Amino acid sequence: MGSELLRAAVIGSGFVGPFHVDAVRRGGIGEVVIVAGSNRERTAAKAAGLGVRGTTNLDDIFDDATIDVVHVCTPNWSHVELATRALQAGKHVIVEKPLALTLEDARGLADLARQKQLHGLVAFTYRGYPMVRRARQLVADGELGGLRLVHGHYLQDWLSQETDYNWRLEPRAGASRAVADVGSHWFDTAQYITGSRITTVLADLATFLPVRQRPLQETEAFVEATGVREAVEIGSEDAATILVRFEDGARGAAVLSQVSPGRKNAFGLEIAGSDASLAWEQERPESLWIGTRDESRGLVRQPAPVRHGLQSLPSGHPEGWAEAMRDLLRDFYGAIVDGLPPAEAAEAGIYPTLDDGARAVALVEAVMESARTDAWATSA
Ligand code: SOE
Repeated sequence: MGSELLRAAVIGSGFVGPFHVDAVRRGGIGEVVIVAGSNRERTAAKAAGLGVRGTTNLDDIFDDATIDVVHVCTPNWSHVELATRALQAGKHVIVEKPLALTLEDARGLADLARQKQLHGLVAFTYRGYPMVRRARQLVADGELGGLRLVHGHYLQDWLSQETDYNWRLEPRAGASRAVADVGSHWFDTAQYITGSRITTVLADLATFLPVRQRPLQETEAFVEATGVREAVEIGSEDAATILVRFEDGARGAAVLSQVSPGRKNAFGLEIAGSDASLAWEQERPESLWIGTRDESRGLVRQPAPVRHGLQSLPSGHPEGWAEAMRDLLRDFYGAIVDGLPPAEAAEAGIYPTLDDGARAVALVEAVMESARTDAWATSA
């Protein structure tokens, strides 16, 4: 690989696909050459808007030997088939979370990438935030002391009304919704910052809207649907309250909801150690709160080190979600350009791997088991 850009394809042109295109471009070491979708007109319009080729024929991607990386940004039920085709075609793969609908399938993808010696990333976007990385470093440097409590929330309101609908509510999207969708971010980020795995969970799930008015036309996340609707029964959870235990002895709790009016993407984490606490809120991502018995202070983002020629904005110039995605993907593309073997990238924690994605799926399965049995469940 010389100095030329890595060539990428993005499959899926809904909410997140275009942000992957943006992130690759702004990361400066890749170029997206094609976007694929299921609907010819919608895909053509999205691709034209992004200034790339559009297609509804996936062979245009998997059979193109000049494509190095495939981004799978489609609904959950197609992740395994598309990621498998990409890896079989010798392409590195980026998959939106949740990685798969079952732990067996998730682990199968991780094993296939290992066998092919290809890089695989699961889009746990929030690891890309500089202050999440700073929090991880503070914990690793012992600034908090021994960890005791890890608690927080991930609260949204985009599904809080009976007329709100999205493919995530379809039975084929999986038995779990709020936990698989935003809980997977909370689990991964809590484990990333603490450096400790969640081992057991006690979960209570709630479906506050057991019947919804499904529009006959397809809709994207956060997009208000219009037109004729039909009443459908919903089995997946709107919200969850979960107790968690970590391998290092820390305890915690998470409140996950997609039906909390006024909360848009309110992902927050607080960690209490023996010496200090820290707290981070995704909707105020540029700062981190640190507290001890004697004082409390706020830390503000410092520009990340220049990597592959690109620099971050200076402090005081707010970076947000799109930059977190840019930095997450830049680390992945950088590992490929630098010729870092996938096993070494995984060992160094350069990016969230398919094994990290499988770990999140295992936690979702443990949550579902706990909710079924009304008892603690251990993550496989
Ligand atoms: C919807 O809950 C959603 O788009 C998630 O699927 C994303 O992973 C999250 O980052 C924002 O909200």
